[in-house]
Amino acid sequence: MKINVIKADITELKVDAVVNAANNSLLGGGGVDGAIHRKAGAGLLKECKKIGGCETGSAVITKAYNLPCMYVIHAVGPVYNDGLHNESELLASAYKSSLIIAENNNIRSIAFPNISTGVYGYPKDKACLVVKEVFEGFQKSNKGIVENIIFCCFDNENLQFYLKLFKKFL
Ligand code: AR6
Repeated sequence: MKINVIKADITELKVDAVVNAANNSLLGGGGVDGAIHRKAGAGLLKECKKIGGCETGSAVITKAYNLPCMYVIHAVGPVYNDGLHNESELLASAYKSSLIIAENNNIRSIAFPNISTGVYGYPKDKACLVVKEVFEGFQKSNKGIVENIIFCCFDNENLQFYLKLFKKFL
């Protein structure tokens, strides 16, 4: 399994699946969710409406419509409050759920945005530590389906944290 850390717009990546930092309604919003829905087009919103929503810490998969990837995995991270409201467990669960869905759909390359670190206010350094723990665990249990994991950072702060914490994997 290869891990890459890049700075890019996730809507431009030609991977098997991109992960969306969605909300419970799955009906779109700002940030990366807004960018994904804008580029994917009306078909994505229609499919999301049919699904009807997603719990915090879970994820669902849809087609990618006009995006260059094949699938979108919509993961719902937590709103950060004070760190005492299961935020780290819920954030880890959003990433883990996405990985399980990826394995179940034979997805070999997957790009993650920095879930919850925008509108939802999760401190970027703390979120990155949670993500590192999830992927260390995943490496041990990896079934060999997911071959290429891309952490797609959009801002320099996240990029620097990821480059530092994932250094040994790169
Ligand atoms: N490509 C990659 N990363 C991006 C892009 C992009 N095009 N645009 C923003 N980011 P956010 P959240 C980064 O706010 O905190 C929405 O309204 C951004 O720099 O998109 O999980 C949803 O509908 C940040 O590091 O998601 C929800 O209501 C990261 O994506 C809510 O925001 C996540 O920021 C979810 O909040």
